Amino acid sequence: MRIDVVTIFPDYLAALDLSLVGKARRAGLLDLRVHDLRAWTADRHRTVDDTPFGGGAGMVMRPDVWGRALDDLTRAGEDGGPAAHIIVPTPSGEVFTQRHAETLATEEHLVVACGRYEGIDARVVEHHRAAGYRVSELSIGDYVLNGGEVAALVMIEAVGRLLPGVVGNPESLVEESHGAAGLLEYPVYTKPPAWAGLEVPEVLLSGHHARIERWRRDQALARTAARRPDMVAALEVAALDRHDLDVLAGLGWVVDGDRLRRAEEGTPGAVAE
Ligand code: 6GU
Repeated sequence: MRIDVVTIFPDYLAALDLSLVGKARRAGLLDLRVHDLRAWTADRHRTVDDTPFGGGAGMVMRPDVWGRALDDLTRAGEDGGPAAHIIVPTPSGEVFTQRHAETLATEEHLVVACGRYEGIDARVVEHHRAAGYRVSELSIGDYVLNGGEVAALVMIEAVGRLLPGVVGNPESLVEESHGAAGLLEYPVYTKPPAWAGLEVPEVLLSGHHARIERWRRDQALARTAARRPDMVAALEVAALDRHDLDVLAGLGWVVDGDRLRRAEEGTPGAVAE
């Protein structure tokens, strides 16, 4: 996969030399290039922003500068291959999830456009969509960052680790949180078996594979119910076994058609049923 990142702070992306993503780059699995947006400016001051039409606080990034950058980079590496997918990190985008990471990991070429200030002139996205490019405006969550760089790091790491050969043991991708099971991951333990007066749960030392699997699944269900009720509500009843449903009933979740819902307060009858 090739990824081009455009930013006014290329140094922000230095972290992509480290860890798994850095290793993937050195192994030639990921061709990642970081570009300074100012390379596409045309004036002596290398201006990338200006005041917003309509007034208001802050500055807006100029469409002409971004247009030249994206024209150059979407053409680069195309060679008759599939068109680049443009990613614009923005707090007003769709929320980036593991599903986005999985889809983006199948692309051949991503171009990530990191905005600063109040964002990029809206005509840039409009123009590149009209020119036939896929453009995804993505947020990494409901909070405000100063620019798209940290969000780009998050997305590139999430995508990079899904590329074939990047994670040494692909099995570790299977059970992790936000995988296909729709549950958070169970708690994990290693040596020593007793630490700070706390014991590793007995079942994990038992060597009884089936009991361990069941305990882990129960823990995953309990954690998900406690921390992410939205994920429990999204589970399909058909994907759950009798024991799952019993555990969830004990946590106050009842079957309602093909989904689960929180039993109303004061209806122990529904839970018992
Ligand atoms: Cl992608 N950008 C900025 N500036 N803030 C954010 C974000 C992105 N995602 C969440 N907050």
